[in-house]
Amino acid sequence: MFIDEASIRVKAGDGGNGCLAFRREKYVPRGGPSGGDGGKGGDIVMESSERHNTLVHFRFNPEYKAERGRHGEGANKTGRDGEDVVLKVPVGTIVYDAESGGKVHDFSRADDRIVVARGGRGGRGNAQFKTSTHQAPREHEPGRPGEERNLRLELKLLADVGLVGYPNVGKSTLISRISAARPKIADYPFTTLEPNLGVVAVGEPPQETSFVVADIPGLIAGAHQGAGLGTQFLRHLERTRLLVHLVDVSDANGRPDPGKDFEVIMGELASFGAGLEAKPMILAASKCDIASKSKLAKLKRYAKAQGLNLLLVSAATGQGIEALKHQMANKVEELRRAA
Ligand SMILES: Nc1nc2c(ncn2[C@@H]2O[C@H](COP(=O)(O)OP(=O)(O)OP(=O)(O)O)[C@@H](O)[C@H]2O)c(=O)[nH]1
Ligand SMILES: [Mg+2]
Repeated sequence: MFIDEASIRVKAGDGGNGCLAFRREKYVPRGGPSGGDGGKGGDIVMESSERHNTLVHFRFNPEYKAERGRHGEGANKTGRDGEDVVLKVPVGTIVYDAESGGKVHDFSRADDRIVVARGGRGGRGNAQFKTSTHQAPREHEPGRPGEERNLRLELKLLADVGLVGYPNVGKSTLISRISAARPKIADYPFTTLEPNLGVVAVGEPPQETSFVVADIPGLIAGAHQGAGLGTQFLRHLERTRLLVHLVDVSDANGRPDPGKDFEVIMGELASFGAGLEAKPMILAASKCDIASKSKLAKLKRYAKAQGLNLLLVSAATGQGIEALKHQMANKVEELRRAA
């Protein structure tokens, strides 16, 4: 199970105090009470959004405070309410109260909105306490404190991007380069036996975006009939928005034609039957630091003929990795917007 977690502390705004005041007007000997009420403190609101897919933004910033209500003023002026703070969470986030452990809310659909900490009510000013027998009240209330809570957020991660390709092409090396995931990497096929997920953050807050990448076992010809590790783990890619297809252009793999490699993998994706072959895809030549010149040239020709854009990367030297990361981020953003 892949779970993303974050602990945050929220504090809603306190209410403003009610005011004690009496009208003072020229030629009116004894004005009545005129203290206005305090404003309400801002709420802390959570809202689910399709545009977020991880909780990393909460790790950068674990404390949230809403604005307090302004105090009431004389001349019956009510204090302004404090502004709410709206925290966006991905669909699928479950919110728990950290102290009691109780579930606060399960965000199962988009644009769901709940108040997780309520702002304090404003205190009443003395004008509110006037009655026929109590003409000059001096009572006025302080604002109520805003709610304060520790919350724990939990999200089952769904991958946005899936890495596909033959075994040993460098999928696990790539995910370890762009995320905190540390899967086993080794120079033999079928090192990865089950999917690894990594969270990739691109850019600086508040402009940063993040997405989840799945590294899965390699595919070989006949995988849909059970060759190698088969294709059952491809179900982890059914809900991804984008695939990154790595084609190894080094000499070491013993396969002479990288265009053929690409087609074999596409054939296996198609045989799986979930429409994976039709997903948006970024094609990358891997191990470019030790590329065979002729294989790289072949793959370039193949990509050109097929109208595919080809990125050249090396997880070993870092060549092309930033560009690949940004292309992934841009494409994921574009697909999220279109969703
Ligand atoms: N020279 C070079 N070697 C690389 C590069 N990327 C990965 N390797 C090596 O290739 C081998 C396989 O890498 P992995 O990342 O385990 O490959 P994989 O695609 O995850 O393989 P499976 O899990 O078996 O499908 C390891 O020995 C890596 O060190 C690269 O960019 N350049
Ligand atoms: Mg691997």
